[in-house]
Amino acid sequence: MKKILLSITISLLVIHTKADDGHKLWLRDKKALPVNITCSINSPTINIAINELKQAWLGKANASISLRIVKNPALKNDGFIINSSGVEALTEAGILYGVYELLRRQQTGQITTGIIISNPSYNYRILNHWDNPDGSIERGYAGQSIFWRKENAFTVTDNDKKLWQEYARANASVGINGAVLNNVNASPLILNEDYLNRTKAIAAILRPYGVKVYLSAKFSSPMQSGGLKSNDPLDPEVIKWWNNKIKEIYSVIPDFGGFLIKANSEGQPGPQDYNRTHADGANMLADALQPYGGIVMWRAFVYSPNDKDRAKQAYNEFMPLDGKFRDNVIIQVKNGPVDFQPREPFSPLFGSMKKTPVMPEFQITQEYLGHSIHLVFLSTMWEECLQSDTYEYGKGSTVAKCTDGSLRPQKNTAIAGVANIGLDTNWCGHDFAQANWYAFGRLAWNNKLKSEQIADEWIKLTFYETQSITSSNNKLAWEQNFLNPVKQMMLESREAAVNYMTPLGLHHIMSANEHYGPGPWWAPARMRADWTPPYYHKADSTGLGFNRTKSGSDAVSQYNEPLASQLNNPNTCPDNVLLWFHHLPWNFKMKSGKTLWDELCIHYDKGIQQVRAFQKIWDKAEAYVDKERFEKVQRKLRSQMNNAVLWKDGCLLYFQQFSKMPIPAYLERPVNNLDDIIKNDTPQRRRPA
Ligand code: BDP
Repeated sequence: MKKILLSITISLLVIHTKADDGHKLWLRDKKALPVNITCSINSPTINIAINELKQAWLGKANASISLRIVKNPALKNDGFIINSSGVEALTEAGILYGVYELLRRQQTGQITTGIIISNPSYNYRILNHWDNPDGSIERGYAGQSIFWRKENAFTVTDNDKKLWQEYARANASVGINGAVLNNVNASPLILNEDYLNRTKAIAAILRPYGVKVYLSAKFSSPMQSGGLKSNDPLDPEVIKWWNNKIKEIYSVIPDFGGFLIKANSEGQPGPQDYNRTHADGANMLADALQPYGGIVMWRAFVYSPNDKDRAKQAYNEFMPLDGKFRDNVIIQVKNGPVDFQPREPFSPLFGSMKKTPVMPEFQITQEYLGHSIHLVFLSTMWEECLQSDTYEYGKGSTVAKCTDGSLRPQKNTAIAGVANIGLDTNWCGHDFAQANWYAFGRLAWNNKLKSEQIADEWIKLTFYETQSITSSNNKLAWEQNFLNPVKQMMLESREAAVNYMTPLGLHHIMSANEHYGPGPWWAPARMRADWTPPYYHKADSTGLGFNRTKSGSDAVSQYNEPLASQLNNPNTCPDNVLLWFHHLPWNFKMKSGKTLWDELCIHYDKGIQQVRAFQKIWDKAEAYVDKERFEKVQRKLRSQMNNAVLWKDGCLLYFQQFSKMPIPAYLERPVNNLDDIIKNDTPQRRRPA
């Protein structure tokens, strides 16, 4: 009997889960109840807020809600208060954010009563699009750019406007208030009149949603676009050129946000080409932007081929400049000292610069984490970074607190995420990659949020069919059979990827350029050493790992005490970054009592088991998902599984050549030969059809 009942319930659910292409993200159509809204302001932003309430109200039918601009010392920036009478804020954007929060709470079953006060952790919450003027996207895995294209490059169609509006709405719903529209490897074209006009059109659509536009500028624009003889930031002609250019930009886009700059990094031009410092370059632009209220986000992602340890260089170059930047400059620092790896320790610049605002840069697009093929929920990785203790002002000086102004007064606080958005119908390639866009916004608004809550919200908003599951019984079944296991899968997914790709602190052992599959062996003779995996893993007959201790590159000393000493000692260094900081013998005795080699094998194997478990979770969830999304995710999980095995086999068989130790008998045997993996090391092989 029970069985029959269950199957009836499930078939009912199946009938109601209609095809879904994922385009609506976490903002799905609702069967709204009527609501009375009062507001004395009539503006585009407030009208959006009112419409959102009308379209999605799930509170008491015919409730009265007022939207009010107030003065309240409890509020900061675009923060808001939700109370029994409605939403209050200092700004219109604040009201919009409050409305989205209220609706989110209704839709996800969170408390809506009492007084809810929420202020953003960072003033600037920005997506960085690595989109090129020709429409391609560097490290983009979800189609071409939504902003730029090659054909009819400057025609703004109704379709464009619709898409930009949907994009802006999604951003506003999670509190994102800025977008850098082009690649950090910037083309000088972007500052030309045609592109500025297109930027103006984009800005017009984004504005009512509180999203400002920014551009990445190329430091050599004065020469490349202006025909000048130099780009020297202290040259009066160069300064004049930038002043005029910035004046022109503001005449077209009066609320333009400012510039993001990648300079003297990976071949990009910069002030050092003229023996000037990063501060000279940043300040020149900051001075030109200052009268208009614009900011400069200057990236600290710098390293040279000659440095013995790439991980140290950003700190070495930027620390001497602490305090030398204008107050509208923010130094943008990747979460780890090398480059968006599946796991890195936090960048030591977070706990060190005391007189310069520093902003975290996360990578939402999964360059090193399986592109749009692997299901990896990145929130746990960002949470780990934000909650890492830098000890800058003693215990509890987390990266979050060192960057959000809570430990020292900061005029500007900011956070950036490299977007994973493209023209794909579901925006992000993988339906679950939408959760990473969502999570970035939520953490940028509140850097204390837990990934578990973020995942819970996202699953409910993205998959819960409010219109079909009405009885409490069905809701319970949905929670037990879908919400909880899928949430567990998401929360474990990043650690699984670390396990089958780069466990125990290994890093940058991906195959060349593409950064997708395994490639610890990849080292062509003429290639820059720091662009090849052996530079990072240093496997040899004596052991594995990069010695960054005091006896090695001494990168540990860039961290504050007591962390530096903890990391310096292999017995106190956390296992998950052990090989980041130490080169250890293959038979090194780990905290578990096992050898390093055995632990390495166990971790790779565990990653495989985890992905297998994800497949089972997803297959069991079939009844609760529309066919379209179910099958797409199922296919991707199969490819992920297949590729995870290649990772495990490739890395273990490669490292085994040095360890000369057996893979413990209780673990699965490799199913691929190393020479086959190396021979077939092409992107095509790994990509699913
Ligand atoms: C690296 C990417 C490269 C980016 C660079 C950056 O491989 O495409 O241009 O980061 O952040 O991870 O500037």
